[in-house]
Amino acid sequence: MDHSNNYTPPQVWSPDTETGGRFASINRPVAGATHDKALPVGKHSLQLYSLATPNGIKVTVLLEELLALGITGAEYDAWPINILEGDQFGSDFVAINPNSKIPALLDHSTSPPTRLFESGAILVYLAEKFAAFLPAAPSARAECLSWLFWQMGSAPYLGGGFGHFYAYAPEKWEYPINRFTMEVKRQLDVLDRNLADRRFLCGEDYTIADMAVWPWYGGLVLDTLYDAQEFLDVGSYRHLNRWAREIQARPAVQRGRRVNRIWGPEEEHLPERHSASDFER
Ligand SMILES: N[C@@H](CCC(=O)N[C@@H](CS)C(=O)NCC(=O)O)C(=O)O
Repeated sequence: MDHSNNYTPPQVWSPDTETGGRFASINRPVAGATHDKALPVGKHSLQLYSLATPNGIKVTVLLEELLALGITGAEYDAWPINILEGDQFGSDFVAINPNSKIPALLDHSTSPPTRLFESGAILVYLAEKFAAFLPAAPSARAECLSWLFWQMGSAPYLGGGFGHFYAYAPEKWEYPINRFTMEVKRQLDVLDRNLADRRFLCGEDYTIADMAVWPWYGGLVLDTLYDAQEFLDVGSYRHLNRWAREIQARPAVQRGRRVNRIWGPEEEHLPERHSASDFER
């Protein structure tokens, strides 16, 4: 391993404006809005401001699953927030999410409207509001929340750690790639062992924990997330692959993953979603 390092941290840090790397242009060391920007509001109570990234898909999959159960109160308008163009720093968006990240939700069925940010909080809120996909019995609920919060704590090592250094950083550095690959492989093994004798993460029932974990770890083993299938030897996580494929086959998942998609094959784009018929286009 090459241990050469030409960097000595200065006394006081200041932003590096030269190194670059994908997403460098959207990183800032301060919070808050950069510009005034009103957000559109559609006709449904639920107004989602998001993008079809793994964190965004969690919410649209849940909404589509709720609608598939016939819960019409889960109808929603979904509007795209283009994070590469800085929409997350617009004034109306920051008023919903002071952390400037998608997904963000406004529920206009309350007065004043209820604002929500953090995908895990949004999943719990919607599952409780519509009494679905989050078990009510205390032990089963505890198991579901444990796996849901496992995802919230683990995925930043996958996305911000492994994905960033393996796929997006301007150069391949061995130290961070080794560190985060070790952790991501351990996480994949955690999931694989749990799924060895369970159909879904919490048992026989499909819950919001599966919906939170699938876009990240399902994406890693089935799809092209970070183009790392071979590098991580994802085929060796047999139970995880079986679980990921079962979830991928659900029609609501197929719909949810298209909502607010503004990249990839043209036929999969669906920048806005206002009704079920939008998927027919
Ligand atoms: N913990 C947050 C993470 C959300 C997040 O990182 N969103 C990304 C897209 S996947 C984002 O909006 N990034 C924009 C930025 O960092 O400026 C959640 O689960 O909601």
